[in-house]
Amino acid sequence: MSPAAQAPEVQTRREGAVLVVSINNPPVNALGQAVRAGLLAAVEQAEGDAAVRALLIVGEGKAFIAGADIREFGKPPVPPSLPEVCNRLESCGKLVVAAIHGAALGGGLEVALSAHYRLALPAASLGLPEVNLGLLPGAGGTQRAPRLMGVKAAAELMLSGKHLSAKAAAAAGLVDRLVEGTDPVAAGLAYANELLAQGAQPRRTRDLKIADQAAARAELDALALETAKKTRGLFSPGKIVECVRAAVELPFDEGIAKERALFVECLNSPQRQGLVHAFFAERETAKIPEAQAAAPRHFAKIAIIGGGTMGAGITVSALDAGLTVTMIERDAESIARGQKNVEKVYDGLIAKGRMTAEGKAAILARYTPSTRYDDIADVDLVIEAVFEDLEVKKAVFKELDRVCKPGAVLATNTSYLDIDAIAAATSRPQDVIGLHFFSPANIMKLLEIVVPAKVAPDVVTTAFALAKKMKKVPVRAGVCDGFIGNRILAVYKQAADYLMEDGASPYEIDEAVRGFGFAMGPFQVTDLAGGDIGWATRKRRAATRDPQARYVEVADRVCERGWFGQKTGRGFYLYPQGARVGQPDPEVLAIVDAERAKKGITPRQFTADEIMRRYMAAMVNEGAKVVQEGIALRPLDVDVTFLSGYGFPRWRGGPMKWADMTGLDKVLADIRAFAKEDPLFWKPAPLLEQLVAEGRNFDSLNKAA
Ligand code: 3H9
Repeated sequence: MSPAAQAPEVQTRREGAVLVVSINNPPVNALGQAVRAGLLAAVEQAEGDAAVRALLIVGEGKAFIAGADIREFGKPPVPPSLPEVCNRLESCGKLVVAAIHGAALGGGLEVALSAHYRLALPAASLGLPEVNLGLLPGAGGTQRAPRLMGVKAAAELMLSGKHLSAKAAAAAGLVDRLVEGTDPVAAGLAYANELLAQGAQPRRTRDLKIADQAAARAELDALALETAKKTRGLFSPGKIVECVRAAVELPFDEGIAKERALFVECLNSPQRQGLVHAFFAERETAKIPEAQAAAPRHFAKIAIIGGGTMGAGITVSALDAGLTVTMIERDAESIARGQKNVEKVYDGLIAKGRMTAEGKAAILARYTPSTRYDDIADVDLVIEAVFEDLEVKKAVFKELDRVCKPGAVLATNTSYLDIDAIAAATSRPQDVIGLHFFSPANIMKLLEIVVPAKVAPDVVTTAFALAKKMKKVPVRAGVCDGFIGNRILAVYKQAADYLMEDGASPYEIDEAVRGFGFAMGPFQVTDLAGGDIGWATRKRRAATRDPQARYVEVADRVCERGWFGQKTGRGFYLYPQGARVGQPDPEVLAIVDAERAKKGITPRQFTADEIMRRYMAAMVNEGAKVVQEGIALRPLDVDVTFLSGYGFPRWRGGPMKWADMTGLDKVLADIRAFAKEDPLFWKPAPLLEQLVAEGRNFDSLNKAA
């Protein structure tokens, strides 16, 4: 037995004529160097042992193999490479069987595709999700998958990054056999022995031909066009299509060489860096100081206070997570509206054929509408989602304090109010926390978990457990006006307003922001959300605004005309006949001109690049302040907030990652240059100055945390 085959990551043992090769590299059996070397050694061992007639590859734990070790990307490669391992497996003279019982993703599926026979157990999930990391399948997947499942299905698997169930994979031709049960070794041994008994020979995917070349080319042409349109701004999808074209047009080895060259291009792209950062950052945000110290409280029954858009969205999220929900509203009419808001979501799914009437009824069996607080005396957790007003919320919490059982978690969905003050309205501030959902709450992934001063650690961990159950992306935030996201948004929105007053039109700004990769620009967002919402906030804050600070009145002038955006048919844009895409409005431009004239501002030209430098500098500077004040635990928490809640282009990794990739010294130099115009607004964050002085970046703080 070769020593490498005995590395802890890859263990081999002989069961009759079958060499069982089991991969044990927790948590997900990623294909790190030791696993790759171990697999190679296992092939050598099998070939060198006359008693071995077949190899059976299985994964220990929950996963088969979840792919290449993502942590190795960007580091110098250490042989053997995964393509080499896959080719060696495929060319092995003994039968190679893969038994898949869990995730077989990316390189993990590529290992399986290099085996000669594949079986799957019911919990298996198979996919080539490299595109989500800015990559393409780089160990033969782009050449083998089309040979097994056809060009269109293979390309769709790679371009969508979706996972297939065992059944779907078998139907698509990726898997030869489905077996009930949970034991891959038993199932795999039975299958391997059956194949041996039948005299089955190695069957190499590389030898398969793509049958109808003309049809495959036509499918590819259509796919290339569609991909270019659908994945605007993304690098790897176009390369995936090129690889699949190579699978159709070139001999296998040339196709593999092409795949390798394009994989390396993707690997070296900044998009890969951004997307891999996003992958890990989203998993890091759940790592909070309270996690070790306090187990979550039990929760199964919850109450939602308020049946408006937000309350209904949270209710749907909770019902979908399997929780029992009582919704409270103040009177019969409001609770009827609340129920309608909930039902509307499910009716929409029924209309799209994604739910049955019985499915809806089964979910709503866990929903109770009520107008009496006393009905929620026994719930484990409450989420308040009433009107955004401190006094109204305090009154609700007093009521909750009166009726709820001891130990119930009391959460508020406020988006900027002082949660310490809300907690102080109760006799149990240790149970009060912020759960800031984003609208529509049943769709948006972000959940800011806002931690007030007196909250107990197990309430914080309960909130994270709830987020997990609801499949949300949780970010821990401290109490301040706007928490992480809305606080930073307020600042870069201000930068956009200054740009507008100084010479860029709202349409130029929106276009620049879209060009950066956001789906919408800030003025489009205002129109979508409703201009009246921001207007109300501005009026509320008027009394406390720093009189020295620059204030742009354009949005107020727009709102004074009753132009609140899409819902009123005009805002910053015109929406004739209920159009959803706005048209530039010359009257808005006239308002902007008038405001400039009033302040004696001579408009300047801004290029898209200049617009984005200001927009991003404002975002990053405030992000640094938020980190320094401990409102966000780490820069990555700011990144995840923006990726999951504010439409920040995922392939850029988030604002702080963008700043790292741009160079913090450059961002700081911009801020200092802008400060010459407005030192109050463009005050560099001390943390940013410190990092630049020390030659460090934001990521160094992520690692240190
Ligand atoms: C690839 O394969 C390229 C090849 O084509 C070509 C090469 C030449 N590597 O998500 P979870 C960690 S690209 C390293 O919380 P779940 C993860 O960070 C790869 N680490 O669990 C976390 O660590 P921690 C293509 C990985 O049960 C822990 O495992 N493959 C990897 O919710 C648990 O993860 C993919 O893109 C990895 N590949 O979900 C699959 N994967 O505990 C990526 C996970 O320290 N992975 N970790 O926070 C997934 O989609 C999910 O992790 C999976 C499990 C579905 C497997």
